[in-house]
Amino acid sequence: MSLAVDRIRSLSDQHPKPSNIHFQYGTAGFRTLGSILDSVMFRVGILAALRSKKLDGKTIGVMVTASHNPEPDNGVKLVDPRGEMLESAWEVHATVLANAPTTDAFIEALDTFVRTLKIDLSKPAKVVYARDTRPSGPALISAIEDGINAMDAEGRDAGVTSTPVLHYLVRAINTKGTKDEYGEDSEEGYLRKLTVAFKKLVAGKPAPPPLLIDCANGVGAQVAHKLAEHLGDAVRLIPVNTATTTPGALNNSCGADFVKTSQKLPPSLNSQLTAGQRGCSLDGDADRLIYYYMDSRNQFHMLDGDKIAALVAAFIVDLTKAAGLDDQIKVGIVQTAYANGGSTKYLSERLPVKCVPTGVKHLHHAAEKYDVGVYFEANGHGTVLFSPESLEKLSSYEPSTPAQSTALNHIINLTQLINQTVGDGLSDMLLVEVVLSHKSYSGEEWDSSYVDLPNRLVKVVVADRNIFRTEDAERRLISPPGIQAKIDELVRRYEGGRSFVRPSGTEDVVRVYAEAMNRTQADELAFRVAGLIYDETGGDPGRRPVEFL
Ligand code: G16
Repeated sequence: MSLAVDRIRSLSDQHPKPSNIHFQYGTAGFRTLGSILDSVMFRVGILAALRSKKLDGKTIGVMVTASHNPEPDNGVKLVDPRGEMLESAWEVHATVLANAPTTDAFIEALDTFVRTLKIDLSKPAKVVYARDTRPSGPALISAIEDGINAMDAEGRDAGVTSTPVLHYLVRAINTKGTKDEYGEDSEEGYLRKLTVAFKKLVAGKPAPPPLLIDCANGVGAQVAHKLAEHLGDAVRLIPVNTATTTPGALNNSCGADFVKTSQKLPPSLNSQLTAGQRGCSLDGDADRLIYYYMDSRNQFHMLDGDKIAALVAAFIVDLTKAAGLDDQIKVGIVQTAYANGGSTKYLSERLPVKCVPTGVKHLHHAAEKYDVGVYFEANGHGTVLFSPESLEKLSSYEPSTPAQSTALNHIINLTQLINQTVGDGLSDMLLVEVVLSHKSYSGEEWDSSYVDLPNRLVKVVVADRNIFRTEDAERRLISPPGIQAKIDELVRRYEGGRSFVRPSGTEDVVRVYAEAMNRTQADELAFRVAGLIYDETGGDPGRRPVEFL
């Protein structure tokens, strides 16, 4: 069987690639202005169908979102059958196919691709796709549908939903009717699975105080509202920043990325969060979570991905001990270079900690190597993975005391509550609430585990971010040559100083992170390193050079 070249050609002609634009499958798929992504979407539809054929007809996911990016941006990423990110080797194929300049070149590239990878075109192909609330979404989805139709594949439209729900759906569809069945393959099934587990975990505990959720004016608002209905009195959720149809509102001065990078409460929550109360922020597609609270003096305190990892890992360690399983099930942590030095010190004194490059796919793979892998990026993107062997042990283990039995049941319920396919803001939020409820912790008590070192994140606009290459899990620059030595020289001047530079995979900028013993010094170090990068690489004269967030 060969490619239906005529059908592909006529549909491809309706989705021409814009000239002079190079697309790249980056940290989280293709991501750029929504207005130039039409051809990419069509080709991704085809690629998803081919990936499905290659994997013997397993369902592949396609999510249209630009997550934390501004509203005019959009993006697309592919989801592999177990709900995880696309296999890295295919990222390269995706980039090649997206950049074929004409329909003829695209068909030729497709043909080569199918032959090189020995894809059996007679196999069935199934694709499930969804989008967030961005205005450019519907047109981009229709381009994906053209790609799916060009391959005569079976498409399932999951509508407007969050990224974690789409990842959940992919795994649920592919495990349906097997012994590893992940859950009912619908958004309702997802909500039910999470809330049933949550209610079991907090049974008999006093209801936590109402929780404000900043939904970034994105798709999380819709899912959070439904989740609130399912939860009822178990915990009262108060979704705010839910204006999903107000132009320009998405991620604007709200959401997890705003809170993390500006280290401030979204202004819209100023009068809503009262002393002692805690709240949290999702990002535009609800796969990140940042917590915070106001102390008794009305001071804002942020509890980011590092703090979530510390809280959750300690809880799981305690439960494995209480269940008598601590010698059989070991917990490990995965972080990136953005993890606060305070957190890395605190965690590595207690548990194995691994540092990997930015991007969920890197963290996910590293976490799979532990019995229980807790991975979180400081930006609030993360989850907990239980290895198949650990799940097996949990189901066959026979506790010898009632206390062990209770702890075992808690761990089993956690495996249901946690979305193990990808970081999930809402599932993580319920997880945090479970731990706080079991420990009777306030935000302040949670925060007291370790002190964050003052830090600053800066974006630098450069002429070409692709000249930046890193090593040592992005902690050192190897290109352009000579710059790392100058960064080292600057860092040496600051007590407790640390700084690194890496190109973003989701925005056309280079990111600079710095930390030091006090706020002024962290700001100064970040600014100096950013200035160095701008000066040494020529910057981009047409644009604002350095953006302090
Ligand atoms: C994506 C990735 C994250 C990454 C973030 C920023 O998040 O999934 O792993 O930390 O981009 O990446 P970069 O610094 O390369 O721009 P999201 O929430 O935008 O999908």
